[in-house]
Amino acid sequence: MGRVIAHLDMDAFYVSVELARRPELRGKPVVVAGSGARAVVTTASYEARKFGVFSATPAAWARRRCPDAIFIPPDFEHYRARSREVMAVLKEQVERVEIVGLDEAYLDLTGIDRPKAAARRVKAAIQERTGLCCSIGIGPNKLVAKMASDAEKPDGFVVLSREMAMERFGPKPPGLVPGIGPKTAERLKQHGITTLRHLAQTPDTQLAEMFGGRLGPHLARLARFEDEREVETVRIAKSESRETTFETDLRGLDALEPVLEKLTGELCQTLVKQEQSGRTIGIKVRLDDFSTHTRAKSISEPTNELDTVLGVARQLLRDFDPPRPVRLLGVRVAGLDEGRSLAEAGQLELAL
Ligand code: TTP
Ligand code: MG
Repeated sequence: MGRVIAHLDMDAFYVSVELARRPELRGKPVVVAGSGARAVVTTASYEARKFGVFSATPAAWARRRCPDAIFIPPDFEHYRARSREVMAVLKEQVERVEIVGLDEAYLDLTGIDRPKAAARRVKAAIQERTGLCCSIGIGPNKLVAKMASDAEKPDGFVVLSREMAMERFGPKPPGLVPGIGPKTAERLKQHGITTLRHLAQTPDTQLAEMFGGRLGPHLARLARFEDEREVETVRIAKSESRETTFETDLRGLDALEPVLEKLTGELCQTLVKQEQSGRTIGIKVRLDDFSTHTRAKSISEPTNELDTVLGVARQLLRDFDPPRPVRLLGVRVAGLDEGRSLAEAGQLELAL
């Protein structure tokens, strides 16, 4: 019969890990953030979130906004080690696990006797063995499970059918659904579609006219909480890239470098969010004669830092110095699995 999928997400993960070794800070607003001029908050405790401080909030602003908060510099090594512990407990308890980040995983509970009870046991085991709290959502697919895990954080345990998810999230804006980004949400708004319910009720033909034959119907499926994706116990992701094709060909480094900067910024943002870093940085250049050229360089340590990635990418571009007008420019960070012994321990990652 139907599938039973659970999504597990640790509560305020970095902060909770810090509190576990500094229990005297419990109940206080605590923020894990770097200290550089452009540093952003990685995690804020739920007490700090009341002040409007969240992940990605600029750290300097957070300090002004919440002067009583305790600021802790990130210790990624330690978070990775704790993540490994969490994931080890998960794998002990459940056979089919897909780790999707340091602090989240999907569990395929299909065919398991009393799946809800099994999920509760997982939650309790993580608490007992690691002292860390998580939220779990259960549904017929990944999308419902993911939305359910987020619905009653922290310490949530929410079980929803597809119909219940449509009912519960129907009045919410489309952007709440992972997969509907800010740009798409804005375009939906311009068409007067401001809720998931409205989106779900909009005929495919109309959405296809607005967003094209692929994206349009896909959006409606998301709004109806239809999702066929499998829980992938073997993860496939070894590199991440961004590229763009120009409307009119660009000529010269002065024109290309700002584009490279923008693409690299987007790429690094994604890598940081996914807790991924890689050692190999590459560029791709397609010239107006449709010849495609790639250049890559490996550095000693995995990185997802903008300055580092951009530094290498820019040098590669300068060294290549495109001899003809450029149609397409791309940037890539590869070798993403190499630095991640952590959560994926035992999970094979293959090239995309
Ligand atoms: P999340 O699961 O998104 O957030 P969280 O665990 O801090 O809080 P909650 O799930 O209870 O809402 O992210 C997991 C960790 O990833 C988080 O602790 C810190 C890191 N992270 C960043 O470094 N930058 C970010 O922008 C986000 C969203 C997360
Ligand atoms: Mg989390």
